[in-house]
Amino acid sequence: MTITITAFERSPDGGQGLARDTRVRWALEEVGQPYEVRPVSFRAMKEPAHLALHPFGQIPTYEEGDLALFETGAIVFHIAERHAGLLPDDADARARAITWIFAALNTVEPPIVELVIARIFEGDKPWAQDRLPLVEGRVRPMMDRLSARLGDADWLDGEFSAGDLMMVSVLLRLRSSGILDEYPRLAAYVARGEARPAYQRAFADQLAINAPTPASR
Ligand code: GTB
Repeated sequence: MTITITAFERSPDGGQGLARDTRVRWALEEVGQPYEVRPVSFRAMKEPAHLALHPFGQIPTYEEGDLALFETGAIVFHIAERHAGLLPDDADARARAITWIFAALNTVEPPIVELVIARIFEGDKPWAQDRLPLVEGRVRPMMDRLSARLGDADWLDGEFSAGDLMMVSVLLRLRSSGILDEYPRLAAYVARGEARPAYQRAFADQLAINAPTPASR
């Protein structure tokens, strides 16, 4: 059955791979599932056809036959459940890998998104300089603890899993702030994720539709 995902028609990041379709592409590449991409404009995202797939009018979505999903956590989990390669066979190890998916999305990503908003979308507001240290002060303790937990291991719990895929995807959003580089173990962890052939293919495919063309530069 053909898998179709949606992505920005033109991502505001110009192809840095930060939009959330990249993590879905990466998961599909890890498990060797071909997929098609339907680009959607910001306007189309809020129209009934897309809202029927995604109640909040966002990307990415995932369609496979009669199944339509939204939320990257649910999509990556679904891919990992259906195909070998992203979750361990051992039941306890599997539960721990799933825990890391939730930790990435529920605990680590929210303060990082707050930081992105404070730096990029609200950086010109009069209160931005007061707010930024507060937001950074919520991110750094999280990074301290994550770095301590990772230690010198390659991945968070044994072999690479969907939990690492999600955590690396989330940490990538921190890079432009410079904070990721303050944590050499986490920076190396992210680099290991990015070096995976499946990530490279996912990144290249999203870049192909998002890279600025000479006319748009
Ligand atoms: N919780 C949902 C999930 O995990 O699937 C969140 C989905 C979401 O935030 N989608 C964003 C979206 O559709 C795109 S990924 N936004 C349009 C809208 O809400 O109208 C977030 C994102 C956007 C842009 C960049 N960037 O340019 O760097 C990075 C990440």
